[in-house]
Amino acid sequence: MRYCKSLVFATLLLNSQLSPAQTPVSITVIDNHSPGYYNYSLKTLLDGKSLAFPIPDNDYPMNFPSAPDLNPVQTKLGGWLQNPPVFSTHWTSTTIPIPHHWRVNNETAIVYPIDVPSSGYKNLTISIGVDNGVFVWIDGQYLGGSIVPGGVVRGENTYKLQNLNAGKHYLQVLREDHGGIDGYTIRVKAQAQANALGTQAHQAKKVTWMSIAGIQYQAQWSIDSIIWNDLGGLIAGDNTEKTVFDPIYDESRSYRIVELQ
Ligand SMILES: [Ca+2]
Ligand SMILES: [Ca+2]
Repeated sequence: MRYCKSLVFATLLLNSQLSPAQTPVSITVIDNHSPGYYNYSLKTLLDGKSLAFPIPDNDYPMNFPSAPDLNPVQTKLGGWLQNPPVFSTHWTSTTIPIPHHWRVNNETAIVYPIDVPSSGYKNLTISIGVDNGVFVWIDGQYLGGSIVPGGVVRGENTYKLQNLNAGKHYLQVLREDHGGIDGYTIRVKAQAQANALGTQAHQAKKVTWMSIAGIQYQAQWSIDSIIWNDLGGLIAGDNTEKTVFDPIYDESRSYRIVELQ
């Protein structure tokens, strides 16, 4: 057997081919590419109604230990904070890629579904950068909110949760803006048991490719693009699309798929 060709991907790999580890691993639960339900119907209806939603041009740093008053847009939001959420018709009917920018001065709302594997998640860290403000709930429980002047800085708004039990959960995010430009970045990380990731592969790094019958494929990862490490075992091509995942979500990793014959 010899390497005959390699295809380099930005991201990728593995699933059932992974050897289950017995130690917890850090995984990314949500990132900037994670889909969610989206509501952009709030427009500027909240502006000036409370300190949480300043009129344009006021820009002061503020923390909000209590949830903001959303009554002015209740009919727009519906039961988005219920568990499970009950969406009004103003929400997208399915999850979509969440826009990182939206109409200036408007508020927008997001619900990210989270599937937690049987062993649960521990030490959940929700890290959000936003221009201008953000309010965050999980399963309708308010975690906090703040307005930070200036641009988008990853980690400027961080919320922690010790445990998230197995099953379906929902992260609810309300984004606030009051002028200039806006922007958004999110990263939710957690500790998980590696052997629970087999059923949660969509929450790991992922790559797909079309396989060819008669060729075997080996997924590999690297930090320096010099030393390559196997990720899982060989995958036999059969003219169908293949998907592999890497539960060790680390942006410094790059990936490739090597064809073997
Ligand atoms: Ca606003
Ligand atoms: Ca702004």
